[in-house]
Amino acid sequence: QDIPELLRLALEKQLVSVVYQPIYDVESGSVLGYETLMRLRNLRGELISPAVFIPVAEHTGAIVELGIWVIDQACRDMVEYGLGAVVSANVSPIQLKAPSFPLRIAEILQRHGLAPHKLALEVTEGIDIVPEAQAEWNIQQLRSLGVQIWLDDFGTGFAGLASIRRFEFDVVKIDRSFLHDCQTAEGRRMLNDMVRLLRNLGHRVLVEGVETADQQALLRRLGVHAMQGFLVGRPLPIETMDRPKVDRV
Ligand code: G
Ligand code: G
Ligand code: MN
Ligand code: NA
Repeated sequence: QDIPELLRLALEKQLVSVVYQPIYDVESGSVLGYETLMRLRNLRGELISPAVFIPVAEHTGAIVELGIWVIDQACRDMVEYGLGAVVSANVSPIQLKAPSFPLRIAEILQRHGLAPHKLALEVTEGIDIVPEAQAEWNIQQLRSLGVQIWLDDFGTGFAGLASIRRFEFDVVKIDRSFLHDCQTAEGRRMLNDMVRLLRNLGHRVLVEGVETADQQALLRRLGVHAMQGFLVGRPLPIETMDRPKVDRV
């Protein structure tokens, strides 16, 4: 199927939607926030994998407007459903580089009356944000608005330790591959040392991909702050979500 064509029609034909995956405090088990994930359907109503359409949307530039739509929707839903939690959204490097990005975020927050610290933008280190002057400037602008900046997929990219020192991310999300490697003693040592390093640098640490009770217990032992994963909550449309009591992140 013609993904670029679908992406062109996506907003007009309402092919794009969002789901939310809860983020939990490891210690208390309360909800800290929700990650917003974009979904795209074709004209027959079938879901297309983000692994397929996100790279195309980045390539054609469609991600810029779709990404704004997602953040707008997420802010509206958080206010309308009174969830009071932090809502995070993934931001690709193409979006981050657009000069108008910080202003458009400010406009969205103002229009919905959402406090800036209730929005977190997840940037990935799988990209070279470091040499991009505009991206770096935009991150500083967003931060001075009060928006949280989180680092997604930590451990898998190139920027690594240099970028965590440079950007003072509010939360660092350790990629789920590191948790899944914890079946071996070596894998557990690796995760343990990553968590320690990040905590020693003063970061709040989130581990993704919690699928078993053993993994959850391991995260508690390691002193991880926050977790996300199919064991504790799958991505769901807002209409179908519970409204749990919310703590501050
Ligand atoms: O659930 P999941 O399959 O949705 O996500 C797959 C990938 O797509 C993840 O890497 C996620 O960060 C990315 N992704 C999901 N939603 C968005 C979005 O709104 N914007 C961007 N840029 N990436 C997204
Ligand atoms: O790269 P990013 O962290 O934005 O990716 C989010 C993706 O991770 C989404 O596709 C989401 O569906 C997926 N995901 C969330 N929790 C789990 C989990 O427990 N196990 C696996 N395998 N994937 C998960
Ligand atoms: Mn993410
Ligand atoms: Na991730």
